[in-house]
Amino acid sequence: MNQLYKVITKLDDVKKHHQKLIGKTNKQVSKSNGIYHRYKNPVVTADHIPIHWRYDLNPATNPKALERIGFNAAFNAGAMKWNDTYVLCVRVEGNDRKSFFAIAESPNGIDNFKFWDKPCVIPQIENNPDTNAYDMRLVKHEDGWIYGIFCTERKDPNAAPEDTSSAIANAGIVRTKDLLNWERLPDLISDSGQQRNVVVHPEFVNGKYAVYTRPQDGFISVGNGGGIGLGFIDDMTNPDVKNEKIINNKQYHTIYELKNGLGPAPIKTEKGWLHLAHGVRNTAAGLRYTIYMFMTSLDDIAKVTHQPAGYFMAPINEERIGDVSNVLFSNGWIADEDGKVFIYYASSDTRMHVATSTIDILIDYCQNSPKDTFISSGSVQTIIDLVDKNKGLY
Ligand code: M1P
Repeated sequence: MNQLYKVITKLDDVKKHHQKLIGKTNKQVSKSNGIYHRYKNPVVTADHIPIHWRYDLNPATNPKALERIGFNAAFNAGAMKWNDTYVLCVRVEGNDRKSFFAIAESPNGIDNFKFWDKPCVIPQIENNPDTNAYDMRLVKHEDGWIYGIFCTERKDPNAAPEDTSSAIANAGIVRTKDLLNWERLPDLISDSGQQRNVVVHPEFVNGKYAVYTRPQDGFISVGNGGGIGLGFIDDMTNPDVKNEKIINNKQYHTIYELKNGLGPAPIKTEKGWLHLAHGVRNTAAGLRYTIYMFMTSLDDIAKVTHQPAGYFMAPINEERIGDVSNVLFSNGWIADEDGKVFIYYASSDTRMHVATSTIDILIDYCQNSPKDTFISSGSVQTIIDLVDKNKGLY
């Protein structure tokens, strides 16, 4: 076999494997708690990254058919419905540790996710580029723009010379009308030292933009900050957050003891706004991230009306393992007009999955699951109350 033929065959094999992966159908797993259904396969992984981002496909310049650019992970994706398809704005992380955004699109929301031709080009702030950018929340706002709010990370300018890891996190803001051309707005202006998990509410509130925040005075630890905050902005071209107050606090001995943060923008329902968030607790094995739900009032988005005890979803089986193990994180979900909800979640900072539910079921879950009593004897009483209610039925 001549060399050129070998290279072409090898690249063809790579393409075939890739196409097989993209075309794989996904199936609901049979085990379910009735609240949501998981699916067998992850929906997007590093292996879904297009071949033409990884290989120089010209045998003359890549005579050994080697991968030229490697990718480490594809996770923490924003999500929205776009021209009747389901799109994820995926956090893609290269072997060089840099994250960036890329759109992957599926006809049905559960499989066949395919990346668009090129990654998103996010304009930079003059003389202050993002060292790293991640976890975009995509929100179609009633002002007509699609906003992408993401975490921008830069080296801490006050770090000692030997400290090469301290960083400052803030919310970077872009907006678009077509998911192709992005306009960069100034970074969020807030009173807290750092911000992550910032999300814009999809509707105006008293004529202002409402933003969910997560003030923190450290990069990993939230320090004296923390909790899911809510503040208001007059004009997104000068995103100065005013009247920020915490609406969902971290709390001792809960799944959000150490920190929490809003996931995607809330979904509006007749019974209130449905929220998905992540909570972090500490364990002897390190931080454990799970996702939980709560609802806020239609009349006052600062008022939490319902919040079931504990987590909604936690990592299971292979979801537990990855670059940052024991993490479930979600910053994207899509509600279809028929009430079906696609919950996109990442496991262990490595890959993307989907779970499906419905608006009715999620409301039922939030409104009728027991609340946290914050003490063990309270949990026991909650169980006994259910046992008593079930008397004669078991
Ligand atoms: O590694 C887990 C997550 O850690 C951060 O989230 P938070 O600021 O809430 O702790 C983010 O880096 C997130 O991307 C990551 O998944």
